[in-house]
Amino acid sequence: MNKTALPGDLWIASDIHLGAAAPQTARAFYDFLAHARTQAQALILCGDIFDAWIGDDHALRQPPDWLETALHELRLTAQLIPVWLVRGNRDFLMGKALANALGARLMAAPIRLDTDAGPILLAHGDEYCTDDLAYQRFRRVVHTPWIQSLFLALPLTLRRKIAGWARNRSRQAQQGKPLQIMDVNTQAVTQALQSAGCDVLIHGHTHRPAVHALDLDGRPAQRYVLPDWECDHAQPPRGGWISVSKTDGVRMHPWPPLP
Ligand code: LP5
Ligand code: MN
Repeated sequence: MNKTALPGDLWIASDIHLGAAAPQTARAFYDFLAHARTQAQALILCGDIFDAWIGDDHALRQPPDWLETALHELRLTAQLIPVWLVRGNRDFLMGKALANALGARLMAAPIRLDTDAGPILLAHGDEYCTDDLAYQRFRRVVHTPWIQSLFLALPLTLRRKIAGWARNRSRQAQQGKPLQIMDVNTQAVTQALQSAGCDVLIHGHTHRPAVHALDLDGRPAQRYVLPDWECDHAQPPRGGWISVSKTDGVRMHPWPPLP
């Protein structure tokens, strides 16, 4: 199990899905980053920061306007506080070159964070969706190193097409899946918490923000689920984050903040 000590006030967000088609979501997120820069002591972006990531070279060579803005905002943030990037199921190809260019660091999750609020297991969440067999098959394939190298060697136009196709297939596939299959498996979560020696799990991915009470062989535990960000196609717009601090423990917050 990966682990690291992370003291101080942490802010955690995930599933922002930045992309050309989500300008309002991006604006809300940049507003959040501006607050994080001055109020947090570290920021963890817990996967699916981008709607699809097709290789660091795409960002670093000739980024489209929306991506250039995203990189600029992330860089500004990383100049003031440590920014950690966790790979999600759509941006699992984020690499060291991106992190270096931003002044950020990659975090290999699942990871045990030793925080001021105690030990916390952090993960994107897709790894615990073990009932979604079709997804787990897809995941194994796209996490295979030679397949990733092959994909990254393709011209950008082709990579973009494949990513668009995969996103469409994913949307179609989900229409035929029962909701329960697309949630985390309780046994997978329980085992992960036990092997990490944690009573708290924070994850994203499912877009079902909540705090779930769990029982770890008689010991109470909690599973915090981060919300996704959607301010372009949802009414009311939604987004949110989790803070971890000594004084307040683990807390969920909507974004924009409630008046
Ligand atoms: O992402 P979301 O929330 O819509 O759904 C996820 C699962 N889907 C995915 C697929 C991603 O959305 C696609 C990301 C594209 C990234 C760009 C790189 C592309 C290629 C890289 C090759 C190295 O993660 C979805 C889950 C859902 O969460 C809930 O947990 O159900 O799983 C699926 O939909 C999987 C399908 O059941 C089967 C997969 C169809 C896609 C086939 C494309 C194959 C491309 C392979 C290229 C080598
Ligand atoms: Mn996800």
